[in-house]
Amino acid sequence: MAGADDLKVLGMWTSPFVIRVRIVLNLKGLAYEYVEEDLGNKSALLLSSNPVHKTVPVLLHAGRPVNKSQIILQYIDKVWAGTGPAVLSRDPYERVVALFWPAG
Ligand SMILES: N[C@@H](CCC(=O)N[C@@H](CS)C(=O)NCC(=O)O)C(=O)O
Repeated sequence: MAGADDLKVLGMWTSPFVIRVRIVLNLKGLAYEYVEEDLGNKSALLLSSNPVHKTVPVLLHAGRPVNKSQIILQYIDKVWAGTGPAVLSRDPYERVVALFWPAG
């Protein structure tokens, strides 16, 4: 049974999208479980967590999936606003620029 702060990342070690999420979790000092996916043989957890795109990264927060690295970053920034450094600028324009450039 997942606790309120239970965090799990479904990833693949060479993925820049996954690395982006892991850097942010580490910057924030948030503990998480990392689960390496075989993208040639995706796990049932990945397929049920991200049934539309079936991609990594997926962040599971207390068992609830959040998909797509840009959306995950925004989620982490909001939920753990009081923990560690801010990840995204408070300025709306700077935020969209920061989210646009690394988008895939
Ligand atoms: N825009 C997505 C891109 C995610 C993505 O393309 N992930 C790749 C790994 S780098 C993936 O899971 N590929 C598996 C597939 O497309 O089946 C994000 O930012 O999360």
